[in-house]
Amino acid sequence: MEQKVQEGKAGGSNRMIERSLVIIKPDGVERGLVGEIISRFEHAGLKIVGMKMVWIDRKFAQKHYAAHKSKPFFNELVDFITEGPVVAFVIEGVHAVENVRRLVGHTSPHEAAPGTIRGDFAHLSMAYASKKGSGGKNVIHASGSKKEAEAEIGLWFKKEELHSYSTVHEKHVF
Ligand code: FUP
Repeated sequence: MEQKVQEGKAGGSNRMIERSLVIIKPDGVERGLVGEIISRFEHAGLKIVGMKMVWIDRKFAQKHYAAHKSKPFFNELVDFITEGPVVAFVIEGVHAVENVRRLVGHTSPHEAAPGTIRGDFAHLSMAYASKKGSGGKNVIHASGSKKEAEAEIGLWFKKEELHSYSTVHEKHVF
C-alpha cells in the first residue's frame, strides 16, 4: 500500500506540497523576460508566495553560491549575478522543486530542451561561457533539491515576506 493511502489523504498529500526559490538573473531582467517567465509558472498552476527585486552585493552572492566556492567558475558566477538587479520569488506547489526544475531546463542552455525556459530564451554552452571567462548566462536559477530550497528561501526571504493564500488552482490543479 502506498504511504499516501496509509496516512490518509490530507496528511500524505500535504507533504508533497513544496516550496522552491527561483531567481530571474540579470540577463533575464535586462532582456525584459520577467513577465514571460513568471507566466510559465502561473500557467502550470504553481503559486507565487513571495517576490522581490534586489541588486545583491558580492557578499550575499558568495553566500548564495557557497556550494560552488571551490569551482573554477566561482568568481565569474558572482560577477554575473551581481551585475544588475534580479527578481527572486518563492513558488509553492505539488512537488514544486522538481516541477520548477523541469520548467527551467538543463543548466546549460545549449543542452536545454525547447519548451523549457533556458531552452527557449538562451542557447550558449557552459564551455563557451568558460572560454569567454564569464558566468554561464542561463537566465534563471531554481533550487536543486528540497534541502537547497529550504536554505535558499531562508537566505533570500524573511518569514513575514512569504504569504499563505488560496488560488483557484487548489480547486482545479492541486
Ligand atoms: P543549476 O542548478 O542548474 O543552476 O546549475 P549548477 O548548480 O550546476 O550551477 C550553478 C551555476 O553555475 C549555473 F547557473 C551556471 C553556472 N556555471 C557556470 O557559469 N559555468 C560552468 O562551467 C558551470 C556552471
